[in-house]
Amino acid sequence: MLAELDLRAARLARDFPILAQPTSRGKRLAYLDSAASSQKPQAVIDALVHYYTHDNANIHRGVYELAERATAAFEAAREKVARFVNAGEAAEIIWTRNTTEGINLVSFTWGLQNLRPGDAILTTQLEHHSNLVPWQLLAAKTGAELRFIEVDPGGHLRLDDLEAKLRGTKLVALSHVSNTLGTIVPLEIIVPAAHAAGAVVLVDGAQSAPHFPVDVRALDVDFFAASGHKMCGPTGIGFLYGKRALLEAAPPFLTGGDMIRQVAYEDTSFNEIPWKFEAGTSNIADAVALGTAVDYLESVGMAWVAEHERALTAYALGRLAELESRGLTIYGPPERDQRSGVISFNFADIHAHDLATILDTEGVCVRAGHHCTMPLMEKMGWPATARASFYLYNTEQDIDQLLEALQKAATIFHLK
Ligand code: C6P
Repeated sequence: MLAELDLRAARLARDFPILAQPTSRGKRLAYLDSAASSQKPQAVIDALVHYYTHDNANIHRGVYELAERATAAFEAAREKVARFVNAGEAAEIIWTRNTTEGINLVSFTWGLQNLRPGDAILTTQLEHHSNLVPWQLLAAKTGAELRFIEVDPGGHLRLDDLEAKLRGTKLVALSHVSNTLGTIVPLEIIVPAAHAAGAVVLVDGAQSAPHFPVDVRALDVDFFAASGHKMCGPTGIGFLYGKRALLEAAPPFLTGGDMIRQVAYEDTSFNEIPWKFEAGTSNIADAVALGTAVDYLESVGMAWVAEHERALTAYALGRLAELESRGLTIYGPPERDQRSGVISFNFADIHAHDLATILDTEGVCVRAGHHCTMPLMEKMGWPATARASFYLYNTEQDIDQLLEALQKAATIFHLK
């Protein structure tokens, strides 16, 4: 790995106070679980405190200075997110709690309005439950058929029969990056094919927006959902991008205050987008702090984040390969340019949960289990995997600490 990338990552790690905190066993923390949730820089923590200390009031209601300041900060954060993913306008960004809520919003609004018996929803075999269960329910409610793009043993999507699967498809819903395999999904092939077949495309961007530059207009996706907590922002806030025409034509999701224009006892007319989809008091402080997280990521540079993670992933794959002779198996695409900074693996016959527990005693945080992709695990024949995932603050030192901890596990389990 290039030393200057690693040096900058080490400097950036100092922006994240939690990373300086040793574990209760006095070990240095090697946080390798950013695919589950990222850590937060001091600037984001400060933004939350600043909002509650100086600007807190309800939005879109009061005419007093404080309320106007809160409203301005909330809408300014929306503009930052719109710029971050290159949406055409801020009105195309709907605040949600997380990726899951964004996908459900589309399912309950556009989905219920547009799908009929005889239509198909096309998804893939590598989806997180959040981008699978909503479509199972939508198919059951509307009579639409649920189809799958298959995944091969190497973790690639099989696109040979894509055209046939797109026949009759109204919606293609797929991940940008797999949280279990690390596969980067070739949207540049699938999106034009889906549009040519007359389908709308929803992308689950939970594992892409935090890690490399995303341009929703260049990708030409119709909906794009992501979570703030995976991109240096707080929990409880995420966003859904939707093309204006689709959002305008879709009915509201939740109903109540703020999403209305005019209410009578008998009926109601709805607000314009984005507020039509934001019923009740929003998660104002967290939206504002997500705007600060976007400022932070832009100051680091998303192209740099991507380059650093590519280099660190290559370093990690190389180091993990040292243990292959002792029974370590790495999953996901072998092609470096087709995978992100997520590495799932198993070590001989050590259960992934036992492995993660031993790594924890050495200060190394990895996730173990099915990663909310149970059908994929079943298809691959893996009861569980351990998963290391990287972000802008991870360094070679974290990977070396992972390797040392794995060697300790090998000793405990008497591996040759
Ligand atoms: N994956 C992981 O450890 P929420 O919970 O709504 O913020 O994100 C859901 C989600 C949707 N799609 C993908 C591809 C994801 O990876 C996730 C979250 C975490 O892999 C927690 S299960």
